[in-house]
Parts: sequence; C-alpha cells; structure tokens
Amino acid sequence: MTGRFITIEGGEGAGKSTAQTFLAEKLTAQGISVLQTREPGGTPLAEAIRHNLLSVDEEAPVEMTELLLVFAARAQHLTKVIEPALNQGQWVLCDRFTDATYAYQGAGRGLSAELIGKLESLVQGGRVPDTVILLDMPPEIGMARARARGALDRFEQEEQAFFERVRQGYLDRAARFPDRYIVVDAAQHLGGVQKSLEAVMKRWFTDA
Ligand code: T5A
Repeated sequence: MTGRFITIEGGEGAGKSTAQTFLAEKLTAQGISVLQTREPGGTPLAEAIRHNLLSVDEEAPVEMTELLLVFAARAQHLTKVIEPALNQGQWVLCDRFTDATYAYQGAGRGLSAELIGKLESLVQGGRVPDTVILLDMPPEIGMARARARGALDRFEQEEQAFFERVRQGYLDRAARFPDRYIVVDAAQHLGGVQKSLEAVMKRWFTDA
C-alpha cells in the first residue's frame, strides 16, 4: 500500500500553509494518516539550506547555486521523509515541491526547463506528485499579505515582474499537466477556498 503525494503550490502568501492545515484536518477526520511537510525544508539539513536560501543576511546565491541548493534539499527530504511516509501508506501533504522550481528558478529566474528536468530525473527518478493543488491569485494580493506579516525574505523582495513570471510559469505547468493539476482561485475569501478544497477531496474519495 502506498500513500498519496499531494503538493500545494502558488505565489507568495497565496494561502498554502492555511490550505494544507485545512486539508490535513479533514483527511485525518476521515481516518487517513497524514504527514505534513514543506520545501525547501522538511529535515534538519534541508531546513538549514532553506535558511540560506531565504535569508537576506547571508551571501545571495547565483541562479545555478540556488537551483542546486533547492535540489540538494529535495534529495534529502525525499529520501529521508517523503518516500518512507508514502511507502508506509501515509498521505503526504507538501507545501511546495518541484513545480515551484519550474516556476521560480525556471520562469522567474530564466533557467531552462530542460536543465531543471535533468535534475528532477536525477533526484526524483520517476517520483512526481499525484496531485498538485495550485492556489492561483494575482501576485499583488499575496504580497500584501506577506508584507502585513512583517519582514520580507529574499524571494519576497523580488520585483513585481518576477512574481508575474512565476504565476505564468505555474499556469503553464497546469495547462501542460491537466491530469495532475487542480487550480483553485485563491483570491476568493477563505470560506470559498475551503469549499473548493472540499470539492477536490470529494473527488479523491469518489475516484478511490
Ligand atoms: N522556492 C521554493 C523556490 O524558489 N524554489 C523551490 O523549488 C521551492 C520549493 C519558500 C520560498 O522558496 C521559494 C519560493 C518561496 O519564495 P514559502 O514559505 O514556502 O517560501 O513561501 P511563501 O509563499 O512565502 O509562504 P507563506 O507562508 O508566506 O504563504 P502561504 O503559505 O501561501 O500563505 P499562508 O497560508 O501563510 O497565508 C498567508 C496569510 O494570508 C491569510 C492567512 O491567514 C495568513 O495570514 N489567508 C487568507 N486571507 C484571506 N483570504 C484567504 N483566502 C486566505 N488564505 C490565507
């Protein structure tokens, strides 16, 4: 028995953590064993890499270093946390995964999808999420939420055009992989987002 691998994606402040907590509570109530995790991060070493990636006080990585650090953290996280959990039949809810790399390092920074694809194969073999929930919204709404929360991290300090490219990068991936992607309008009020998520879950149980 293997579990289901669900990732939650979107721009800054799109509501990913909030959505993940909501999904975890609902799934747990259905008797499903859920593991909640995030990227970059999910193990002590991967969290240390996250700290370096997001920090505005450390030396900023060049694009290629940023890409390699993201995949280094992912290799650790996948091997130590995600694969064992799936093999034990747990459902893994992960706040961001490789689709974020295509959106941020690919569409955002301009690194080629071919290069990202090579690293994806190297690090993940054939492992891809069963479902990617994309919380889509205009970047300015998410950035207003991020600003309201306090100091901005290194990514959050990027210019508006960067976030527009990231958003388009995600939407292009969603169009390319319609079987895996579910796009949710994240600009609606929280109750509306949760209703959409409930509809997604209903589909999982009817399809099962
Ligand atoms: N990154 C990551 C890469 O560049 N490449 C990669 O491969 C990977 C994996 C990680 C950074 O790393 C980069 C991208 C990122 O910049 P992060 O912490 O995952 O950073 O990303 P953030 O987007 O910064 O995460 P946040 O925690 O800021 O945002 P969330 O989780 O999307 O939003 P959340 O749930 O914390 O909500 C934000 C606020 O909005 C409210 C919440 O209560 C909260 O206050 N909210 C709503 N308000 C109104 N209406 C709704 N529908 C709401 N939903 C939530």
